[in-house]
Amino acid sequence: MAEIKNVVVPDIGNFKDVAIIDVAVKAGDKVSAEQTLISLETDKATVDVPTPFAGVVKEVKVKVGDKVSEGALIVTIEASGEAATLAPSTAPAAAPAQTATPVATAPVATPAPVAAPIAAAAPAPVSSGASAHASPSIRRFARELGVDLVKVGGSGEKGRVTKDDVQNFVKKSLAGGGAATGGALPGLLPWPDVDFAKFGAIEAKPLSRIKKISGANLHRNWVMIPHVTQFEEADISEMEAFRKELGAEYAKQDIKITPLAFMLKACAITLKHFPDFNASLDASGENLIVKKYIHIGVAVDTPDGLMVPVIRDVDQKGIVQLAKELGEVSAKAREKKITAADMQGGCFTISSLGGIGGTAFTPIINAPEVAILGVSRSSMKPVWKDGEFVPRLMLPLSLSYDHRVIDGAAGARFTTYLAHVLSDMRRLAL
Ligand code: CAO
Repeated sequence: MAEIKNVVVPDIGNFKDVAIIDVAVKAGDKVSAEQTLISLETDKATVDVPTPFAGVVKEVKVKVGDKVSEGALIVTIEASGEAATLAPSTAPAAAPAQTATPVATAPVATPAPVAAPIAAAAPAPVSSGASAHASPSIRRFARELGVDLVKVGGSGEKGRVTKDDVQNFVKKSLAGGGAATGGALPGLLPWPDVDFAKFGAIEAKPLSRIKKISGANLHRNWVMIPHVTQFEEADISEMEAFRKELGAEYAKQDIKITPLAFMLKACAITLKHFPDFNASLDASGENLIVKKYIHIGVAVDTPDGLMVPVIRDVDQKGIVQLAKELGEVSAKAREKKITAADMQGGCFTISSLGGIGGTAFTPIINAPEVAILGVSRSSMKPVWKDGEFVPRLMLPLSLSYDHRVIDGAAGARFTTYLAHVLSDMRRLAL
C-alpha cells in the first residue's frame, strides 16, 4: 500500500519565521522527485524546497505569506517510491538562489525530521528573466516554456511573478498569435539581461497596474504603426491675452482656463477640415472609418501612470465648457475615479506637456486613432515681421501620424492649418 509521507522545512541556516513566497503545488498534483513544493524568501536569498520523492500531493499545509521555520510541515505526499538525487538548483535568480535539501519524514505517524544543511548557492548564469522578481522554480518553469520573465507582470507579494502569472502570459500570447511572447521579434537581439546589482546597490520597483496596461498598448502602437512626427510653431500671442482675460473672469466660478481648452477647440476645427485625421483603420486594415463626431482624448499624468479620458463632441462646445470638463476629467483621473467608458470612443488625442516644459517631443499614437498632437511649453521668441523682429508667444506643436493613412503633405497641411486657427482667434469662433 502506498505510504503517506510528510515533507517538512529543512535546515535553512539560522533563519526563523521565513516567509513563503510561492506554493507551487496543490492537493492532487502528481509530483516527481526534486520538484519544487514551495519557495521561501530570507533576507539574503530565495530558497526552493523540493520534494525528495515522487508521488501525489495529499494535503498542502501552508499558504503564501505564512512564516515557517525548520521542521514545519509543508505537505503530505502519497509516495510512489521514486527517490530524489537532491542536486542543487541551477536556476538563476535576482537574489542568490538556493535549493534546500528537502526533508522527508515517514510515515505520518512517526515524524522524524532529518536535518540537512542548506545546499550551496547555485551559480547564477546570465539568462533571460534574471532581473524579474521570481523564485528559482518559477524561473525554471518560465524557461521551460520559453517565457522571458521580464515581460511578465508579477501579481504576487512585492510584485513577484507567480506560476499563474506565467501561465496567463502564455495563454494571452497564444491568443494574440504569439506576438506577446517573451522572445525577441524575429531578427532582433534578445533584451539585454544585466545583473545590475554587480555594479552597485539597486531596488526592484514593480510597475503600477496602469503602467503595465498602458505600456503594453504603447509598445504595440509603437511597433505596429509607422509613425512620422511633424513639428510646427503657432503664434498664440493674441490667444494668450484673451485666455488671461477669460481666466480672470471665470476664476470666481472656479473654472481654470488653460491653453489646453483652446487647443481642444482648435483641433476640433482642424479635424473637421481634415476628416481623414478623424478616422481609424478597421481591423482588416483595408478601410478607413471616418467618424462624423469629434471626441478628443486628453493624456493625463497621474501618480500611477498615464490615463486618457475622452471629451465628447468638442466641436459643439465652447472654450469655457471645455475648460470646465477638462478640469473635471483630469481631477477624476488623478483621484482614480475614471471608468473604462470615460476612456473610450476617442477620435484623436492631445498630449500636453506645456505645463511642465520642453520644446518638442514625439508622442505615440493611441491606436486605432491615426494621429496625436503633442503640445510643449510656449515661449517668447523673436519673429521676423514686416522688416523687423517682434516678440511673439510661440507654441510648439508635434503631430505624430500614421503614415499608412496620412501622407507627409497632409501632415504638414494639418499642422499649418492648426497653427493658423490658434493664431487667429476669429477662426476659433467658426
Ligand atoms: N505653454 C505654457 N504654459 C502652459 C502650457 C503651454 N503649452 N500649457 C499649460 N500651461 C500652463 C497653464 O496655463 C498653467 O499655468 P498657471 O498655473 O500659471 O495657470 C500651468 O501650465 C499648469 O497647467 P495644467 O497642467 O494644470 O493644465 P493643462 O490644461 O495645461 O493640462 C493636463 C492638464 C491634465 C493635460 C496636465 O495636467 C497633464 O497631466 N499633462 C501631462 C500629460 C502627459 O503626461 N502627456 C505625456 C503623454 S506621452 O507619455
